Amino acid sequence: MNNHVPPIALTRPVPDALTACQLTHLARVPIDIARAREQHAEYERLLSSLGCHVVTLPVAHELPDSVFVEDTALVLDEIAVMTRPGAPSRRPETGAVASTLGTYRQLEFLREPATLDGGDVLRLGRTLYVGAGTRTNAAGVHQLTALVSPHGYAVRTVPVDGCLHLKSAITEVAPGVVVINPEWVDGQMFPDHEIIEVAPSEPAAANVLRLGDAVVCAAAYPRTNARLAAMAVVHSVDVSELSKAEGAVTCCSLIVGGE
Ligand code: CIR
Repeated sequence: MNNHVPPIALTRPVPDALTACQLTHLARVPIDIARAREQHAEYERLLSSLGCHVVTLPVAHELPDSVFVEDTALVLDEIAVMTRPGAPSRRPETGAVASTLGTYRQLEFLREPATLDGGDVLRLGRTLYVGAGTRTNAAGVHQLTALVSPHGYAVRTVPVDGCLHLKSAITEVAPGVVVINPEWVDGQMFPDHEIIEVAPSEPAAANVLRLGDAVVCAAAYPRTNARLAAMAVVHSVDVSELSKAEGAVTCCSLIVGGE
């Protein structure tokens, strides 16, 4: 991590309506909102302790999934692309994110008929891998490609099966190293990378947030997290209530800069 320019972590508070969140692969179970807020605060404290300047967006109590800010934008060094989330209920989330993100980056916008969730975009170096799942369509990939190509990024579409987003199935642990669930994404799509597989008993453990030499991991996956410790300094945080809303660690922040 660049010590002179601390990364900014944009976060958004847990809304009152979280219990009405979108669910795709999970059954609805009760969510303890107070506990979700405590876990979210702990997540923010961890990001601060790892050198991030946490900037909290205005709460949107009426938008159930608004805590999951990652899906509303893709932040690159050069620009930020405001997405058009695949779930219609999530599209009103983007306005407040754009208002704040626009102070840090030139904004570009995906437009109808494009749909794309930020959780479907994995940046590895100058390549953006985009998950073709239920939330991101071909127009989303096409428009994203047109916006980022002038800045030197290649875009590759990756089939995703069995999980919500590409980053449910694969994330970066360290430069050249990824953690994947091979049931959900084909590791052969990433031939230049060393692959760490999730522990078979922890299928959702491939979502980690890399911040320099550290990775933020969900505490629920100790077996996988132990495998990552050889490659990064592992910090685990309890996000069990947010997980009931199909959220994970990357989705609760948008990281601006820092490398
Ligand atoms: C949704 O289905 O959109 C939310 N309940 C969860 C979004 C999680 N986002 C992410 O992992 N990037």
